[in-house]
Amino acid sequence: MITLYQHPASPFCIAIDVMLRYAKADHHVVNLPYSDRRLIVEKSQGQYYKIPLLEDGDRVIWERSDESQDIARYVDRTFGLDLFPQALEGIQAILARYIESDVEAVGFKLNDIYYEEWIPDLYDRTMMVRHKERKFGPGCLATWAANQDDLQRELEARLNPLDQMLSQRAFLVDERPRFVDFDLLGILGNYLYSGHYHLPKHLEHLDRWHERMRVLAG
Ligand SMILES: N[C@@H](CCC(=O)N[C@@H](CS)C(=O)NCC(=O)O)C(=O)O
Repeated sequence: MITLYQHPASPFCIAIDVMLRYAKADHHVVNLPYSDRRLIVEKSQGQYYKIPLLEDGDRVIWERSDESQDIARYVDRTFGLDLFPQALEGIQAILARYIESDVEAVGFKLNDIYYEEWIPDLYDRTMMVRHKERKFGPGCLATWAANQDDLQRELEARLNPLDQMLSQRAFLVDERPRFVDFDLLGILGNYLYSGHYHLPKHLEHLDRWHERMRVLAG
């Protein structure tokens, strides 16, 4: 039995959960409080504190570097999903960087604006503010809220090249889903998590791809 330790708002966790559902894996999801990494630290014997972390019997898998995709590759190998074909390694590595840095950097801020709604526990929520302010400075959440319209425009601009790619084929780099499709679905899942947004209608190819991916995820 595979267990995914995660938070449901985390883009990287959403990608792995959807991948497991696409694989029709008999997996179990453990949702952790946003700021409580005790289980991650214990499972990794103090070597990791981020989410997601995957446990498969006595094997525990986590990311060894920022661009490693160790968990996705493990799921891919275990279920024979063919998400990382050799011929697409280069383009997927480049595209994943764009998705996980440029797109994610704006998408998470738009979702974080509504953190009080999606982190109900007072302690957990305040620790989230601490975590964000240590990284982005005091008052960052209020600044993002004040700049919401600009952030939204910026997100759409960064999604535009992906929409253009999707006007040429059913999925980002192929006629079937590959790793980067799950990667992007996770980032968009995080952006949409608060329930306050929907995908811009004018990005129609992205919109149709999103629907296809949701069907595949079951
Ligand atoms: N490259 C890693 C990144 C994982 C990651 O950055 N997770 C975030 C949550 S979305 C995290 O745990 N950050 C550290 C923290 O919250 O303390 C992956 O793909 O899994």
